[in-house]
Amino acid sequence: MIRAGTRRALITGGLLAGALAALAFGAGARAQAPAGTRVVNIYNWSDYIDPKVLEAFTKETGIRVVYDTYDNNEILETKLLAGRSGYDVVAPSGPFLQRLIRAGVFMPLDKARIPNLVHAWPEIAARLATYDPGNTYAVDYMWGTTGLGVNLGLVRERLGAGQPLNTWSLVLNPGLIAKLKDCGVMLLDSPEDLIPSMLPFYGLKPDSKRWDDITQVTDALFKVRGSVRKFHSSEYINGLANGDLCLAVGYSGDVMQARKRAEEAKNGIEIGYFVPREGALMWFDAFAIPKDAPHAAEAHAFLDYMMRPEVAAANTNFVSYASGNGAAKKFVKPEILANTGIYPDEATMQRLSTNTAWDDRTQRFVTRAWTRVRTGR
Ligand code: N2P
Repeated sequence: MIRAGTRRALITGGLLAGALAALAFGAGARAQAPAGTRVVNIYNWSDYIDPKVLEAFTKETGIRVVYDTYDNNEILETKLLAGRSGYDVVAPSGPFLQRLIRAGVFMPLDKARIPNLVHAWPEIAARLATYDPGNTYAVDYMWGTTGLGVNLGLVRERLGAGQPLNTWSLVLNPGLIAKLKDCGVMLLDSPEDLIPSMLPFYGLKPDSKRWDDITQVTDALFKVRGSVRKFHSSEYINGLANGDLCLAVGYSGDVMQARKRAEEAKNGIEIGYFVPREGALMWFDAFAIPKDAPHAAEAHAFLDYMMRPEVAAANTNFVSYASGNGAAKKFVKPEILANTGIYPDEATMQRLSTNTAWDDRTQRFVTRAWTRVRTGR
């Protein structure tokens, strides 16, 4: 599948000139730091960190950060499986973490070098252990849900005030989504999110590996694909914020960021985030260190810094995702902590489920079905 490539988002500590020179000599060339400079190469999801945190880390430790981003797990997986990615820290979601651990891609964390691991949120660490038994290779960074980002004005205008908005039928009911086509619908380019999220709409188990079950969802998406403007996993943040889209299947914090951007722009656009009543997916993105990381010591120092409660809270306050750091909660802004779209309450929790990795054959089956959904062929 052809995906958008890596973006070089940020380089701390005045490395920019060196990085640009490296880029001039070929795409993917890694920034060269002056001899003796410590560096850490991070590859993380887009819109997922407070840049000030990276600057502060460099200021305190002298370790410069070269920070690249991706917006879906497949890009990350492809790079890691190819080997010698050059990355020191990456953040796959649970099922991908699980598969990459099995493929032998990561080194066990040297926990003695990450004393701030004590601040991990026990309940979240326990859930992450489904993918990484014993929390050997990874520590949760953020977690969240996959749901619906809605431009309340545009959607209510088209569907009427009586239409519930917390339902996958906005996407899966051909009659409803057709009414939203003109105001712009975007879906995540991510079968590993959409399939488990939407299986419960058909009364099926969210973690079902049955090909017939999976086909129910992909056939339904195939039928409505004509009403979808684009499958993309990050563009919807600005699209929702500036009114170019009225509906997006997206990640909780990204939709909150869209809402924040619209508020800051004072453009009168009101964005809502809904966890569908039929059920939705709860996911975990965890930091891990590739076995061939060129700067393993710096990677551990980075993880320890990120696990400081104040630092973890700064990131949550900036990106509007729930932190995997339990002690961070006392530094998280009260309005974020109270937002059930970010930190779900008990009632919402009941509707959330987690998923595990597909085996290789099923993964190939899904990839073929998804290509059909995306391209129509
Ligand atoms: C950040 C999206 C991260 C959530 N933009 C995906 N698990």
